[in-house]
Amino acid sequence: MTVYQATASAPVNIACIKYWGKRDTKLILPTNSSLSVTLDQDHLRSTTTSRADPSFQKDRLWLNGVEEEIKDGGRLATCIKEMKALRKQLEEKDSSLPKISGFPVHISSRNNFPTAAGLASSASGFAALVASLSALYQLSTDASQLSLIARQGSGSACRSLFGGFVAWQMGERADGADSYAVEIAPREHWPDIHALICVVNDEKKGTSSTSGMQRTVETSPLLQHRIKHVVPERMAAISKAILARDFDTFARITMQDSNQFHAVALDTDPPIFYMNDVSRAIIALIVEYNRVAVANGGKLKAAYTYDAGPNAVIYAPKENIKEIVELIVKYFPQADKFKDPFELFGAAGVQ
Ligand code: 2P0
Repeated sequence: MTVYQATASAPVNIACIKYWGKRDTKLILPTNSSLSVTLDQDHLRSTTTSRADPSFQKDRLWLNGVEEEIKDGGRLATCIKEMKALRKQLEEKDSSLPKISGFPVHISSRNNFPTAAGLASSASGFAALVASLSALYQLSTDASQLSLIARQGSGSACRSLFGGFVAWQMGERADGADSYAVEIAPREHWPDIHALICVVNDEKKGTSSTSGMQRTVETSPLLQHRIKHVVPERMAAISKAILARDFDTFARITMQDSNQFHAVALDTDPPIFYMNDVSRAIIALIVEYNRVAVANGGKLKAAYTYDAGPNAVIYAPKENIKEIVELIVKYFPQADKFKDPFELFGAAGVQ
């Protein structure tokens, strides 16, 4: 008997220009474009196995060994349905293909890092889900096409289907057909950039991104300014900086955009706080590190960025990583001194 099964994995991505807000919550269409770096560390990935079998009663999914309900019309159901539809199209075109699109699927996904702690687990998770179904169904669809489906699982997931430097173009259409991810540059273009992830707290976050961002859309006047007057120029400028391997500009924009994302969170009613005192202390350290570098006639040496949680991601050229790790260990020497344990997660090359 033929076994129809495939495994794929996808890494986490960390945004430099942040996605925050939807103009369509069902199709997951964003209020602004975003841009991220896909990390290529083995310890920041989701790995997913999908199996189609006529003897299965229904579609089922396990996340880290625990079964999750696949709600009718929900995000998981939508992604699975769309992938089955692509397979069905193939089967209709090529009658020699086994008709597996009608079989129920069982899907098992594992993250090798804390789930929902502001480390973009939904991004790698939905990207790996779509990638594994694509392999199962032997679809030849390109990554941008698949990103249209991953996007409907979780917005940021569309960016994890590419390595390297990736933009999610917000698009304009009401059906979302032009809201997908594109590669700005592959990782080989700028392998010198490394990411250092400082896990300040790996507990599940207080306000989910999904509900938090819609509260921001409904209540924040600053968000309206951001999406109209700030993000479009930043997307163009940071893309140019990436293509030119201009770390100074890349770092400046990355830090500005992290700051503005947390400002719109604060501008939300009621306000949302994702960073904590340790996060802010790390910002102060990086600001001072850069100030000294610039005062000595140099350029910026590191960029911090924070997502919907307190954990810091520091982008820096490889030559600075050792120095940054030493600085952080010097100023945050003992995990138990802090209410939130501080853990150095590791230095990551980017993919
Ligand atoms: C980002 N974040 O661009 C931003 C920065 C968090 C802060 O994408 O509702 O989990 O599933 O589309 O993708 C978090 O949003 O939200 C996010 P949904 P998602 O990475």
